[in-house]
Amino acid sequence: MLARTHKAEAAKTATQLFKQYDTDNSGFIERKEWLQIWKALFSDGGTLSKAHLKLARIELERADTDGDGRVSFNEFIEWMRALGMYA
Ligand SMILES: [Ca+2]
Repeated sequence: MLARTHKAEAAKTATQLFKQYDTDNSGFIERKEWLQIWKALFSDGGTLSKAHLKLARIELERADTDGDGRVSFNEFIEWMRALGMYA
């Protein structure tokens, strides 16, 4: 039961995160929005370092499994799962 609750909570968090980052509500996290995530995580509101920019690009490629250049909700979930952030 506990595990199930935890999973539901994780799904809720992932949904909230996705909505938060999909700022234009397109249902996809576009490259521009994706970079905003990395800025929020690593730059303290400024610009990203080259290393973090590279990391953001690598992770986008990893998350974007169908290669259309943007991250769908399912791709986002799979990406979080691969990182161990989503059970
Ligand atoms: Ca995609």
